Amino acid sequence: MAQPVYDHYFFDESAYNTHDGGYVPLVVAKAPATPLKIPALCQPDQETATDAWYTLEAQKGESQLLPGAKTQTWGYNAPLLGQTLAFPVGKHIHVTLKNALDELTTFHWHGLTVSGPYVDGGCHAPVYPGESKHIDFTLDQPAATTWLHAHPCPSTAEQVWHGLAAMVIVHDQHEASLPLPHTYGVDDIPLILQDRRFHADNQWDYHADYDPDGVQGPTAMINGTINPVFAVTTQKLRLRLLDGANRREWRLHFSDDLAFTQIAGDSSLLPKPVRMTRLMLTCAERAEIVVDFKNYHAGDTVTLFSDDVPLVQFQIHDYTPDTTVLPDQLLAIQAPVVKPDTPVRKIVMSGMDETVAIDGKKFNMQRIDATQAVGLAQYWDVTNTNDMANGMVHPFHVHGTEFLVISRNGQAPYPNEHGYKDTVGVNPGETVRLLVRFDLPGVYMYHCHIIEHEDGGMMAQIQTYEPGKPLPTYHLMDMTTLTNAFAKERGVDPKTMWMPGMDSYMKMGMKM
Ligand SMILES: [Cu+2]
Repeated sequence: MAQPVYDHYFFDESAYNTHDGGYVPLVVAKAPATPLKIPALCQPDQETATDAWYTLEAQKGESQLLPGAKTQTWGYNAPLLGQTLAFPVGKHIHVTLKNALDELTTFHWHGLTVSGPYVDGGCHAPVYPGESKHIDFTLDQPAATTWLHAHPCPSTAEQVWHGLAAMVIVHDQHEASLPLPHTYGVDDIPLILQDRRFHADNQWDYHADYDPDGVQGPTAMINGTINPVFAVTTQKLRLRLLDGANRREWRLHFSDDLAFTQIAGDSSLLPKPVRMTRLMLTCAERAEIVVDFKNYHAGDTVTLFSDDVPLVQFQIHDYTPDTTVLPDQLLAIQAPVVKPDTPVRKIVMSGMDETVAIDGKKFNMQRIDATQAVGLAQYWDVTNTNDMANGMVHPFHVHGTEFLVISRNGQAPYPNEHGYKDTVGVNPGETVRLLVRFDLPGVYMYHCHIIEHEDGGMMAQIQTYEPGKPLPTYHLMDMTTLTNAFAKERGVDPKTMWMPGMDSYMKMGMKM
């Protein structure tokens, strides 16, 4: 039977961020076409058959993004964004985390199943300026496109805006055995989708652009490139798409309505490839797609758009014909069994602007909001109480696990969300049922991934535990310690320091 080709975005159109008064439409930047930057692969300092050692430095730099002045930017082992990390499952990974910034940061592995709260790198794992920390982990999860970003509450959004985000590719033998494009930088290409506003002298100004519903800019920036062009030298390209924007959703499609095939979501391959001409990503979501240029010839150009704004131009060069066929089955998924007496966890995301909350509360670093036994499969019903007439898609993210999407308002999930995920867009008025299981004990955050909502308190945390074993105690950070550290590093009085996430609490008369 011929595969259907889906030609719509699946999401409720009324919930697109274009609906909100603060929406900033994309416009094409006045800048020349520039070769797409491909982040270098981060090389291990040392490697054996069983272990690999890496050093990651959060650093300041400057980047030529537009003609004229360079832009002050931040990155990991790079002036902007970061080198791409590639970790094989089963290998013991050691990472030295160095902070060469002027302020504290954390290194969060978004999509990796690593122990929380320290290795995971949320707010409880600060690395202070000039200091280093060592972490190590061994991955046991499917091949996936994941990422690394800063997560120091409540300044995650500003640090990601400065550029602290990098792609992390997880490899396994199954994925390597499939007839997919596998050559990084040639036919296996990262595409980190972000948006920025350039102010005087080509600088970014997070404070000036601040919007508690998420900061946006009118200029699309792909892998830290404005108006990128990519030279296609193979018939097929695998694009690893990451919505690395603070708030923007991307509604992706190609010129000529070129159909493409989604092969993977956030945290794994899809069980089966899905053919489509339209793909929407919400914040922090990933998708891997395979694009086949067989109907194009050297000299042709194929353009990737979001809405009607071009993002990347693919310039077709001569290529060797590729007759490989994608398998009908990509990944066998065995959903864990939920015992009938396991209660359903209910989670409510509410509000917009400063009123955002989870279960009616704003995040408190010292409060454990929920517990779940390691290995227990549990349904989580995640509701977005924004109304259809005036609301937003809230992308719901859980640290330290890969979940399955079971249903949306009792109906089947979208065709392209049958793989493992860690972030799911929840439409206004919708309840999305997830199947969540943790494999490691620890403390893990769950939150909206519109990063300003997260900083504004739309976040909570769960402690996972091994039944029958004594509960470990974790040193949890607190807002006073972090705020005082930021104030000292910035040389300002903590009482007058501008920290927008905290504004959200104060306007609501709440404390962090
Ligand atoms: Cu949100």
